[in-house]
Amino acid sequence: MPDPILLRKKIRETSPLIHNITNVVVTNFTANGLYALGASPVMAYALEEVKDMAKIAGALVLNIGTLSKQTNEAMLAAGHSANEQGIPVFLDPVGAGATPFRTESAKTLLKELNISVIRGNAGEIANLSSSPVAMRGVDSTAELKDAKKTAESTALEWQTIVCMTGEQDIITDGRSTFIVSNGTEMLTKITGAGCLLTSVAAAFSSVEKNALEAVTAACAFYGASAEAAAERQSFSGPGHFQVHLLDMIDQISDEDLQNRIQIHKEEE
Ligand code: ATP
Ligand code: TZP
Ligand code: MG
Ligand code: MG
Repeated sequence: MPDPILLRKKIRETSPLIHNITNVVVTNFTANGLYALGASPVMAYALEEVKDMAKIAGALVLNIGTLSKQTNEAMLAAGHSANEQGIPVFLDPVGAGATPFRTESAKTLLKELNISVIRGNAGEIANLSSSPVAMRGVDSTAELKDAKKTAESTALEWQTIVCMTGEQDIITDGRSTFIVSNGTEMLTKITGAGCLLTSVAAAFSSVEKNALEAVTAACAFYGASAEAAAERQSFSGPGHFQVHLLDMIDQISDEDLQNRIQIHKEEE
C-alpha cells in the first residue's frame, strides 16, 4: 500500500532536486511548497541549460499553464534529457481543452516523451482523451459522468499514469486504481493548488520507483495537510489558507497524517 509517512521521511532525508518548467502564476508558491516538503526546487527554462538541469534532477515537472513557443521547445529538450537518464517526467496539462494551442502542446509532449504521470483536473484529463469536454480557462467545469472510466482509458491510451484530481483523486495506470478522499474545498479557492500538487507528487516519485503508489501517497499527504491547514484557528480565508498550507506541508505530524489518510484501492 502507498505509504505517505515513509515517503515524506525519505524526501526529508534526501532532499531531491525537482526541476520545474512551470507557469508564471505559481512559480514562487511551488518553490516554497517544495521547500516546505523538504525537497529542493529549481526553476530553469532556458533552452541552453534545461538538458543539463534535467539530467541531474530527481524528477522533472512540465506545466503548460503559461506556455510559449520557446518554453514548449525547452520542455521537449528537458523531457528527452530526463528520459535518457530514466528520470520521471510529470505533465500538468493546465487548461488543456481551453485553446487548441494548449491541447496540441500537451498532446505533443505525450507523443514525443515518455511521460510517467499526467496530473490534471477532470476537464484537462478528458481533453487528452478521445472524449473531449468544454473548458473555460484553467478550472475544471466538467461534470464527468464517469470520471474513473475517463481516467483509466486516458492512462491506457497514453500508456502512462493518470492522476485526476477533484473532490476525490483518481490515480490509475488503467488497470490498478487508487481513490484518495483527502482534501478541502479551500484548495479550489487559491491558485496553484493543483500545480503544487503536481510538483509534490514528482518529489514523492523521485524517492519511490512505483509511480502509482508514489502519486497516491502524495495525494493523501497533500490533501491531509490541506485539511489540517483549513482547521487552523487563525484561519479566516484564502489568504491565510495559502500560508497555512505551506506550514502544514512542513509541520503535519506522522500521527496526524496517519489519522487523516483516506486511500482506497479499487477492485480490479
Ligand atoms: P482546477 O483548476 O479545476 O482547480 P487544479 O489543477 O487546481 O484544478 P484540483 O483538481 O483543484 O487541481 O486539485 C488540487 C487539489 O485540490 C487536490 O489535492 C484535490 O484533491 C483538491 N480538491 C479539489 N477540489 C476539491 C474539493 N471539492 N474538495 C476537496 N478537495 C478538493
Ligand atoms: N492561469 C494560467 S496558469 C494558472 C492560471 C490561473 C495557474 C493554475 O493553477 P492550478 O493549480 O491549476 O489551479
Ligand atoms: Mg485548483
Ligand atoms: Mg491545474
